[in-house]
Amino acid sequence: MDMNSRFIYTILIAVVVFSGVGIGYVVQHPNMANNNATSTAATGGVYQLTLVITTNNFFNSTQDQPAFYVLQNGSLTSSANIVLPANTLIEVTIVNYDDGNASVPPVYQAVTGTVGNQITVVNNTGVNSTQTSNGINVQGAWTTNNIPAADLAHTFTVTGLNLNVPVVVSSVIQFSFESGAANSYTWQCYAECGSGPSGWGQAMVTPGWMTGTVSVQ
Ligand SMILES: [Cu+2]
Repeated sequence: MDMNSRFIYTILIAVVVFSGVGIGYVVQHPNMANNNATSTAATGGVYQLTLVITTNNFFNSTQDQPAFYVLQNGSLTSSANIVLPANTLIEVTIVNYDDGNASVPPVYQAVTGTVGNQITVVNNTGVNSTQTSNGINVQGAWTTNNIPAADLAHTFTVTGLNLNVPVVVSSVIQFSFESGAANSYTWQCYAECGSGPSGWGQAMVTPGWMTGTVSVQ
């Protein structure tokens, strides 16, 4: 192989290697975008918000109560003030670890204010090992505009946006809504999941637990 051929082969190898790096980046990039979808991130006119409902949060060290969190950059952060961009389609995922039912006025069983006035229930994740394979209850995804009272654990309700989303026990819920103009709203869970005889104590009236602010800006 003369020097010219060796030079040309070197150039060709360099082109192939760097092309591979480029292809690798392009292939990897959508995965990175998907990872962002599990946190709160803006992606070209669509804003993705992930809320997580956990149980066994100790309220003033006296009693465990359920709480909404905002999943942001892989961490659970307070839902006391949920900040959203104005005039944007908000794609919401609610991951609900709470397997307990809570009673709710019938009006809050209905889905309102979402795109198509519906939600997608991705799965009922309840698994009961004592029932062997019969207890593995994987239902797949379905869309609905109403949740039976017996299946309802919480709601994510923003009255000022006419938004009401009933949250099924042990489930993942997906929906979209338009954030509209800049404004400040109150969000509230209307399922009686707090303490006390009415179920409206502690978590239900404390920002960052079952109520808070939605700041559209
Ligand atoms: Cu609740």
